[in-house]
Amino acid sequence: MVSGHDQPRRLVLILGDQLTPSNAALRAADPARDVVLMAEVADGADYIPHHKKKIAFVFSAMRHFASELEALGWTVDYVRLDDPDNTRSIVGETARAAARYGCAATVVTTPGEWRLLKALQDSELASRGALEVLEDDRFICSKAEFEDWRARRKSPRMEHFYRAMRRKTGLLMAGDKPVGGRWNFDSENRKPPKRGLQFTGPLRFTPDATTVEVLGLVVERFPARFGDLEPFWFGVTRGAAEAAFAHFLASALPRFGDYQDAMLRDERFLYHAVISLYLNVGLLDPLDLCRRAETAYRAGRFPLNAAEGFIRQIVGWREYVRGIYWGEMPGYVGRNFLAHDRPLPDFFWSGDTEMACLRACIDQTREEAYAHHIQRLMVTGNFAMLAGIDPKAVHEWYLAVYADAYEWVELPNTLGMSQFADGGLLASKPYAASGNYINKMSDYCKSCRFDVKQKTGPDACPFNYLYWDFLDRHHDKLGGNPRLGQPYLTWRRMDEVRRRATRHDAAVFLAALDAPAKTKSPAAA
Ligand code: FAD
Ligand code: DLZ
Ligand code: SF4
Repeated sequence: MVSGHDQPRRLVLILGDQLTPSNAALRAADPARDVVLMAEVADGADYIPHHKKKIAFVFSAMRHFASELEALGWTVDYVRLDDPDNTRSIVGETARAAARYGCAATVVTTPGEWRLLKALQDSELASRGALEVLEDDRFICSKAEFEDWRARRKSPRMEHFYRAMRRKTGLLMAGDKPVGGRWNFDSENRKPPKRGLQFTGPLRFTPDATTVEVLGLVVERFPARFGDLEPFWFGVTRGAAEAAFAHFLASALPRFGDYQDAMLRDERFLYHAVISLYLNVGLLDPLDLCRRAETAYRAGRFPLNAAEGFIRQIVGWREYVRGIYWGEMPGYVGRNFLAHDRPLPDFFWSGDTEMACLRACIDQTREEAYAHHIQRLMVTGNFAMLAGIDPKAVHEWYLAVYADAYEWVELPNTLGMSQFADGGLLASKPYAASGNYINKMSDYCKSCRFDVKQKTGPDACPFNYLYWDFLDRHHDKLGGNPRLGQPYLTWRRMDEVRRRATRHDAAVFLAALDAPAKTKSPAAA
């Protein structure tokens, strides 16, 4: 029998979002023989103007993971961004390292991004059969399983997929039935914020020497990028990510269910986990988190709606959007059902707008590289859709500004769920709302120069007239949507004077958006 040592040495490429010791490429390799390659590349950091905190997080977590692998006995070749021989691309660094170590073959776990998978598949290594791409099995549902599930449905919906995943994993199941007799407690997860809600916030970490070095690199190499680099408080190791999750279980999950849609200006993280950045790079395992949440629920530590709400986000939404992404790419990124073509307003980068809700969410995004789901969906996303912004520009903004943004999860959420650019594949109706929703779910309107109660006129909340104008503009495409029957009926019954004023105010507002920009976007910097 040939021992592992007698086989030719292989290169194991580990990407910045594959920081899991048990990932498929590492399982397929031999630490006594093979070499791990990790590379900080300018192309990865430049093709989208990532937030400074996101770049620092990814590079520092990569450097810590390299040390973790070395401690496990792996030989790691780590190419830093400032290495003078760095070729700027993953493909270039892979070819260079394969030649350096005389590796006959390279093995990699499928990247989370179609663009990079394609670049690897088109590479010279692949053309001579020297590249093996393995399935990323850190997910609960494989691509093939998702496609099989989808092929059996006329119109796939997350809720049905979620039930299949509950059955598959046994999470919150009592035999073949959902615990508590219902699959979904979403209707109990929409409480408006009440006065005095407080949350200590996510666990914060002090940068160690490695992180401090990376922060210096980011200051030097990416000075003009969007986003505040400091205070930098993200964890960058598996241990820190674990501690952050344990903190969430103890301090926030009990109220997560009730208030997960609430937005408060001074409580940016209100009962949210702030773990997506750790999950998406592989520092946490999705199924493990769900099992721990279930165990804590069964121990009576929090109510069912909290546990179910959390588990649904992970085994439901997170897995579902991934299935949609891989099933729909590469065409998905170009979908534009509503034919929106307005450029992204510059205030998305500067926060310089009189609309208090947008200002709060954008300022928070700049400072934290974080906003929670409803801020992303119902404030910035809702506004972009109502204002007719080009969905590709909206997608590129979200991919840049959030520390947890990787295309497989960001694109379906942005283009599909928030912009309805896929025509209803992901969401059965557009997530469009007037100021009334934002006022009910937040405290932003109290400090706004606009009046949320006024429907038209110079002081009226722009969401109010933009909402009706959006429905009116898209009547041909949305008028037949059964879930929009009621709003269209209300619009038709509105008196003609108000309808005319609504269209007029929307036209004036949108024309002002199109006026020449004052601020240069970091994308152009
Ligand atoms: P919590 O609200 O505490 O939820 C717990 C976990 O559930 C999250 O960490 C996340 O892993 C998962 N989750 C919740 N909702 C979703 C969802 N819709 N899709 C996938 N996973 C979900 N999430 C990302 O991870 N990366 C993105 O780039 C991203 N872009 C988004 C863009 C838009 C326009 C919208 C509307 C949502 C986006 N989301 C994205 C989903 C969601 O907003 C974030 O997962 C969540 O805000 C992360 O914060 P948290 O860890 O505090 O999550
Ligand atoms: C986000 C990111 C950045 C900014 N830089 C790198 C990098 O230099 N090297 C790397 O391997 N990964 C990086 N990442 C994470 C990538 O987005 C991710 O590895 C690929 O796009 C595959 O999903
Ligand atoms: Fe936003 Fe309108 Fe409320 Fe102002 S009044 S914060 S623009 S919803």
